[in-house]
Amino acid sequence: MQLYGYWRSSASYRVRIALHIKDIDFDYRAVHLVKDGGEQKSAAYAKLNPAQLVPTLVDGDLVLNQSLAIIEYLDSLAGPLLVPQDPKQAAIVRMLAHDMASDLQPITNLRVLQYVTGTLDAGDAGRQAWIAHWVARAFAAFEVRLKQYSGRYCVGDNVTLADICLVPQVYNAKRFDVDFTPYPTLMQVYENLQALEAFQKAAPERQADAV
Ligand SMILES: N[C@@H](CCC(=O)N[C@@H](CS)C(=O)NCC(=O)O)C(=O)O
Repeated sequence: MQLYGYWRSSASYRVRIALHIKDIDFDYRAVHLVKDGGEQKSAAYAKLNPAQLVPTLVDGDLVLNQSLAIIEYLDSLAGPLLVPQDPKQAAIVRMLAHDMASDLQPITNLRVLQYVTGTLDAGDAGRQAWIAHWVARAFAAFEVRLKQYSGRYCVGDNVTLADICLVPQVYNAKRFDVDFTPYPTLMQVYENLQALEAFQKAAPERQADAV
């Protein structure tokens, strides 16, 4: 299996966590999102992933983008299960995963931030205000959900897809000096996850392309 990703990409980070939880061997192929305007936009990479985003997972003749689809594919190959079998628990896990991966991450993605700072001329202060605003809204709602559903992790005491989606968004928010004091439950779950080997191995700074 080959994973095309970037060390700081939150969606790549999700897939790395899942691969390590499942102990699946993979070759990591770095795609630099910034150098020379972004390698994700090169013709060679666009052939693999027409969306020009990372990650992309290649498993033989199967080529997948969309980290959640990739993780659900990995979940079908090897244990432990990241989406529980119980339908209600599974729906809760997917709901929390989408709160992070579908509602928060896309509006703080690189190309959106580049549009905000560049095309809309909002500059660095505008970018900071944009991130602070959207992260605060998403984390405040997530904190309420976690008070209801969390145990050691987002949903009870087993690691799930929700945890995999949470950690990279906290990592990103830390880069932008977000104030975490209003989210004690979220931060406790985050700390609990940081103690796990799979999450440590997947950390951005531990990747070969980290600078
Ligand atoms: N929904 C996609 C999101 C992919 C995505 O937004 N990737 C970002 C990095 S986290 C990217 O490649 N950004 C490059 C760009 O914006 O040009 C997934 O979950 O895989």
